[in-house]
Amino acid sequence: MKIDVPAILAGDRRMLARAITMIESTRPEDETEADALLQQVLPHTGRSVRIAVSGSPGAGKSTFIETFGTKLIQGGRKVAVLAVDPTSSITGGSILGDKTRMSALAAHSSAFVRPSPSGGSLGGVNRRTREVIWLVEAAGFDRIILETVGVGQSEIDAAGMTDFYLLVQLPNAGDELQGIKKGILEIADCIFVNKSDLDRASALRSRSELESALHYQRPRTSGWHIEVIAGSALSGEGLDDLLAVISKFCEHQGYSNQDEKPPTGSLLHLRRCAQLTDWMHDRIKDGLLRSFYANPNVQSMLPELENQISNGSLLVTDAFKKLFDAFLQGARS
Ligand SMILES: Nc1nc2c(ncn2[C@@H]2O[C@H](COP(=O)(O)OP(=O)(O)OP(=O)(O)O)[C@@H](O)[C@H]2O)c(=O)[nH]1
Ligand SMILES: [Mg+2]
Repeated sequence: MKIDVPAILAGDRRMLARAITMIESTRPEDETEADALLQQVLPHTGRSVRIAVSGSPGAGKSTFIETFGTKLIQGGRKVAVLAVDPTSSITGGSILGDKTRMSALAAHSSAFVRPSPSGGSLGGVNRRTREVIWLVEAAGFDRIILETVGVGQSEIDAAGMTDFYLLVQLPNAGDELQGIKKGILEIADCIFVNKSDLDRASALRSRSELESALHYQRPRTSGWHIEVIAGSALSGEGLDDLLAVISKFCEHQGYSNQDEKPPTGSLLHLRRCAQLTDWMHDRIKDGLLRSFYANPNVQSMLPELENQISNGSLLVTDAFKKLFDAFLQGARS
């Protein structure tokens, strides 16, 4: 597949789509080409605000992204949406349904909407999502929205590749604390209590309950106060407030001029550096794990050692030492 890098940099959407397909491909020959492509686009990445939009199924994430994305475009921004592949989400929705939900945005010349295959992991973040973000940045998109269903690991993954984490939440009067897993409060930078057009009183109640819950919460971004907004993805209420919060957040992170990359040494720059280091360690762990279990020495010893552990004739620590020595020997030869 021939990828024309200057065309991507000039904003050619068909070439961008083709490049993403190649990046997401699992064919070994594509992987080599993908790495070369990433090397070339890397200097052109980073000039954007990367926003994770998370929330339970049906909270209104897609509707929100449609309205909010359109608003960003009206403000002169170029918006790329990397959306969950609904076929793999627990709601079992359909891609078609989601496309119609974001139809105005998808049709806009300043927007790029891409449902990404989740590659076996729930929630739409796959092992290539980070690199897809770089590609859309290189193509000139300066607001990146990553939609993930709020399920376990995908939330953590999404937080590890974005700057600002927005939780879209339903106004479940009374059970805010049960409704939201504690972990998500720990990674959110802002909470949007959605559907306030249906019942304004309960949305406002939710907001104040959340605010008191957050009082005892240490924000993931030190020195940042997690904002709670009551609004509506349908009517657009609360979106101006959200824009103001994001802009305040960027200031807080030392990222006022978003036509450039975050300045070296700014909080946002440091966060992105830490994300890359974390990612490298994840890759190391992945790679080691895979080569450990693929090692012929390990494979031949494993069943017998498992037996011995089960019948109590061998300690787990001793089994580990034997296996690890055998692995190292196998790796050397
Ligand atoms: N009244 C009202 N309805 C809304 C609002 N936002 C979303 N909805 C409706 O809620 C339903 C779910 O919205 P989606 O945007 O698909 O929610 P989602 O979080 O993307 O759902 P999944 O992708 O399935 O996880 C749809 O029927 C929307 O029309 C809102 O602000 N007000
Ligand atoms: Mg959705």
